[in-house]
Amino acid sequence: MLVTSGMVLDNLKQGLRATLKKLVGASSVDEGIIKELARDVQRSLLQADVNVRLVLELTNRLQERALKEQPPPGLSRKDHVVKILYEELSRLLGGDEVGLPLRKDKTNIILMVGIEGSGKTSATAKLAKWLLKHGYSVGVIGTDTYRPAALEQLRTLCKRINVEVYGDERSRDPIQIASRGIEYFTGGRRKDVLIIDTAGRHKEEKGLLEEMRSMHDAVRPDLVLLVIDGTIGQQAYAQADAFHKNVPVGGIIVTKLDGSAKGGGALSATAATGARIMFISTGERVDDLEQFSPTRFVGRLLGMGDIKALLEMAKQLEQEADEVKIRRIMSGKMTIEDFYYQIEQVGKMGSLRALFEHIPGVAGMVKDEDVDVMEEKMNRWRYMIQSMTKEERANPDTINASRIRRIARGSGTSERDVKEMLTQYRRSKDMMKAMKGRQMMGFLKRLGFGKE
Ligand SMILES: Nc1nc2c(ncn2[C@@H]2O[C@H](COP(=O)(O)OP(=O)(O)OP(=O)(O)O)[C@@H](O)[C@H]2O)c(=O)[nH]1
Ligand SMILES: [Mg+2]
Repeated sequence: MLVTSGMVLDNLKQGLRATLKKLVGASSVDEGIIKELARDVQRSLLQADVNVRLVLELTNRLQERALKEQPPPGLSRKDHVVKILYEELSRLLGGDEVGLPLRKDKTNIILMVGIEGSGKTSATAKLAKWLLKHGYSVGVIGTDTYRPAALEQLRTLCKRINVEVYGDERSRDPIQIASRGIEYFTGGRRKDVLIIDTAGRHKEEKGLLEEMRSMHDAVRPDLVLLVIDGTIGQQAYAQADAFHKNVPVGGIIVTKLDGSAKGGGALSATAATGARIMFISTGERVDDLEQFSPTRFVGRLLGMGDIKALLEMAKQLEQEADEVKIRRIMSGKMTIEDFYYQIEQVGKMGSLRALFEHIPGVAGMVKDEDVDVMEEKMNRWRYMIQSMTKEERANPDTINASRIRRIARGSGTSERDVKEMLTQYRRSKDMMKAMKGRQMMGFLKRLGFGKE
């Protein structure tokens, strides 16, 4: 079952895909197109109830990155912009996926918390089913002493999936039930995971939060899962925040995302609290629970197949670009642009000083003044290379005295400086030729060439 094939965020999906289509259809990517893209994305997200501030943050970043960042050689501007959009939307929903932190060598205790009607009891059964499917044995403990027939509801749901429930109709003490339940599931009844369903029916949220805190202190669960009703939209932020302040929420389950126009609001608001959304529930059936991964989710919103292929291509091109350069540098056919690239790479890693500090043995030997002189020199080299023509950069041997004069003037340096750089370039080129290929490759990689 795919979330986005249902009703969840259908509008958002359609909006974003129409936007992408427009981008792909554009003859070229210029500032106007990017601004239009940002506006379209803005509209789609606002319609999906995403918080205005979050939307503005996202579209500002999108615009800035799309205008500033250079695509890796070989990747079109358009694809690069799509990639940025994908990354920013994933970030909005919490970034990379985190797995359930379950250990195989012990009984893991999961405490389900959430306000009345958020979907705790249903989610307990759904999660039990999900865990069974993933090879865990599961036991469930019902501690809701407030809602009449709460235990009956839990038993009915769990019977369908053959999961044993511990409960005690006569007890009025949820914490005692929980402790006894944990005791019950030992020895021959030992399980990999115990899920504790709790009550939500309290007069005040304060009372509920206090009970959850005592429950947490008594039970010491390995994971607290907060269940939030996705139809409440942006209010999810305040709710998640309130619970998080009282019990250490390790993950969130957002429910009722089927057919909710506010799904985008709930998901982004929840992610904004910093807590991780681990599951989403998209229906009343016991199978309607899926692990949540922001990147996968966004991939589906934008059209999974396309995005995946694009991301792989982008990654490969980035690597290839570096590999090609390294190979050229090693073969001794280094252009001055490759030389420039070397300087740039070193610059990207921070100052030279920082670089030297990371090389064992060298750190103490390099004097601060030396480093300053070298940094200055590198800056000058950069200006000189920028003053060269394309042809001069590709074939530095064609640079004669008059050209040297011109480059010096253009870069505000002296002829001696230019000559020195050319000498350095030649020396560097010879050194590359002389060194053993494999060894050099490793060295360059360590220096930051070619991202691994
Ligand atoms: N459509 C839909 N309905 C859901 C979903 N999850 C839960 N529900 C329904 O929401 C209602 C409340 O769910 P429960 O699991 O009983 O909620 P609860 O948090 O245990 O409620 P209390 O025990 O009163 O605190 C039930 O009718 C569920 O069937 C969902 O993902 N989609
Ligand atoms: Mg319940």
